[in-house]
Amino acid sequence: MAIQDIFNAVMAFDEDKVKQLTQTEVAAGTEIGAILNQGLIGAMDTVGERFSAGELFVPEMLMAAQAMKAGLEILKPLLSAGQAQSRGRVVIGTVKGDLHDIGKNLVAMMMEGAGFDVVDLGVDVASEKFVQTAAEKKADVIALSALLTTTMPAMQTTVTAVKEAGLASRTIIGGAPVTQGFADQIGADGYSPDAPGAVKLVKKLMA
Ligand code: B12
Repeated sequence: MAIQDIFNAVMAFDEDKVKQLTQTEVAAGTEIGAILNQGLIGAMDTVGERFSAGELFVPEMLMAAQAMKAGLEILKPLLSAGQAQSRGRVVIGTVKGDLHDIGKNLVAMMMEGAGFDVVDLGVDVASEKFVQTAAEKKADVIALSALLTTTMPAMQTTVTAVKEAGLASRTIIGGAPVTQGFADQIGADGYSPDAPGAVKLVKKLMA
């Protein structure tokens, strides 16, 4: 079964094969939503579960996410043409003063893989930029990443700015030094220690 082959190729971290199989499926007229949900997202769900169970680690998760992205690039123009519905819009970035982006990229990729429309603002993002973009894009969730203890206060500034702007967007935070306690302290709507958890968290917040 061809969609199962796409699933298997993501699990095998085979970027070229995912690309080629996705192209073949699209050309054959297979429903885009099925390729996305059963092939690409299905595989990333399994990767996320195996990561949580300690059976896969960050490098494997990155390779799977990269392979998934190769398929997603082919589906993206078709998805925006309205053939499959986005689960919601997420604006993500690493906060001001912080240049670490590996974890943030992983979270963004997993969210895309889970069917969310992701706007990635990159690194060193000022609170004003988060607020402005979230307002423009009518973001459901604003996701903030920080890897430095010295940039964690920028999360507080951003969460406060989002509230003061009166946006409906929920804020979630993460990154190695960040904790649930810190999220509670600054009034963020959620925290997750890893990328699969971030996807679950956003799904929960939007349910
Ligand atoms: C790679 C790295 C770098 C690279 C970054 C490259 C890049 N493109 O990202 C470079 C070399 C540029 C770098 C620079 C610096 N670094 Co550095 N870096 C690291 C290192 C080794 C790995 C970070 C990483 O990518 N981890 C892998 C990813 C996958 O994990 P993660 O980011 O934690 O993400 C996961 C979760 O946290 C979560 N997550 C992440 N973001 C989000 C967001 C949301 C919303 C959610 C829900 C979840 C979530 O999901 C991810 C996946 O599961 C860490 C050490 C470490 N082991 O953490 C130090 C580390 C973070 N760096 C450190 C420091 C000090 C620096 C520098 C100041 C060094 C210097 N003197 O110049 C500069 C700072 C530059 C700056 N202004 O940002 C310190 C921070 C200390 C502290 N407590 O503040 C660390 C901890 C190293 C150490 N032990 O001292 N660094």
